Amino acid sequence: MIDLYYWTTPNGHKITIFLEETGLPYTLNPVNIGKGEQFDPAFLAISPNNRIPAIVDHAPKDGGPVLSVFESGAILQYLAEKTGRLLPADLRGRMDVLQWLYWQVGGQGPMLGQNHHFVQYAPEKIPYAIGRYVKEAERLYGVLDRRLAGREFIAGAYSIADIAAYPWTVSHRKQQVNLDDFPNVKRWFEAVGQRPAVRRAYEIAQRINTVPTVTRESRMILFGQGKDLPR
Ligand SMILES: N[C@@H](CCC(=O)N[C@@H](CS)C(=O)NCC(=O)O)C(=O)O
Repeated sequence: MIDLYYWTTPNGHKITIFLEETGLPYTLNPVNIGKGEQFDPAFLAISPNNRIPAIVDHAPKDGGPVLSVFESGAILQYLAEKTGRLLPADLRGRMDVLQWLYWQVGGQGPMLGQNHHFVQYAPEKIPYAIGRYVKEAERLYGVLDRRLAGREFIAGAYSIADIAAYPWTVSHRKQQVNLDDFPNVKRWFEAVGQRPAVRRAYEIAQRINTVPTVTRESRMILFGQGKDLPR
């Protein structure tokens, strides 16, 4: 059984999408990051970066003790290796998926996260920062669009690369990105969104939380973090 520590945000959705797609049994443990639950010492013990998602696997494949993993890319890779699903076994197919998974966790996710911050959440509208991150979002959508030209999915068959990139594409309008400018991304986005497992993952999110995570009260918790843990 997998314990999933989760909140209803793009990085959280990645793991519910994977678990729903593969049918691996799991229990969902909500960590309300708008209320500061990511600073709970028990959560920090498995996720020292105070971010969701994280998992605890009570039956790792090597038969060893309970194993915890944080960072969504590492979790997707771990679960793909555990189940033998959504990551090819051959060297080239595997590297094709992993390079796009790393593109997502190192580039697409963080840059779109900054886009969300400056476009939607920053108390001041800073034109330079907004321009910078809208342009960077467009660049990333352009990269993905060229990759998806003549391809159904990002790397061979549907894989953890698609699962990682999809949730961050859901907010394209808020990112000030027009999907009509990226027809291959649009086609892929609509196809992935119709998968029953993806729909289930977003239905699960609706059952857990229907209010925005970033509110006036949660801003200090989410955007006021410095070198020390909050007291
Ligand atoms: N690189 C991390 C990023 C995870 C991340 O940023 N999670 C956000 C929600 S999407 C979070 O937990 N934020 C809590 C906070 O900022 O304290 C991953 O891919 O797992």
